[in-house]
Amino acid sequence: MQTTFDLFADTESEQPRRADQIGEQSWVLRGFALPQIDQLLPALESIIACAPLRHMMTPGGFSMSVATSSCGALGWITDRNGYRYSSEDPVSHQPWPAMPEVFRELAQAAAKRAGFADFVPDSCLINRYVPGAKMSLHQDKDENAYEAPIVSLSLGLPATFLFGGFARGDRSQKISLLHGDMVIWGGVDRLRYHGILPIKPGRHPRLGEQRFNLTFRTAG
Ligand code: MD3
Ligand code: FE
Repeated sequence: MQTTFDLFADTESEQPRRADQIGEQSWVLRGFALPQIDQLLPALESIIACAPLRHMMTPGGFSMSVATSSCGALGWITDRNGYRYSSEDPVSHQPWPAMPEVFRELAQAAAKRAGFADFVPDSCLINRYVPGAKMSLHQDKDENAYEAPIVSLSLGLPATFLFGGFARGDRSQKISLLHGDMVIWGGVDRLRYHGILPIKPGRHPRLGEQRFNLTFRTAG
């Protein structure tokens, strides 16, 4: 794993932002979202007030341990008919809440830092994990454009994510993700297997006993 340091400390946080390269075109930006956190958390709250978190059903008939919602033009859904993107919330039959400006700008800034200058997300999937919740190893293949990267933001309790290879059985690296960290992966790394180990019990000072992960995608 290669580590680089920004020469220019962020004016708001004083801290140099650390960027860890985890793949040829994949990066973890430690604490990248912290300067915007006071705008991000209320925006997240108002989205889940409009489109409440729910445990969706996998095509195989299992309820996901992660609760999900979305904002933006398209939201990722799953039910007995499969995984796909939909322009409406299947619970309310309303369009998903709009993607807040602060979300889009943060995702674009992170993408740019990782070498994806013209990322335009049309979907933000919100995953909420409570202790014990996990996401098994999978690939993200439901988007129309694999040219676009995916950008993720972690909030709340820490998680261990598995960054795998191109076949399910390939070895994976374990990477810890903390509140405010962002991960960007695209290009040759876009179809890597990845997952989240069961969240350990704990309490985050800002978010309590939960972890949120937001993934920004070009889905349509
Ligand atoms: C992709 N979410 O919603 S995002 C998902 O933390 C999803 O909720 C996870 O996977 C979560 O589809 C992980 C961060 C991530 C990290 C490494 C990856 C995604 C990755 C490596 C390759 C591909
Ligand atoms: Fe995924």
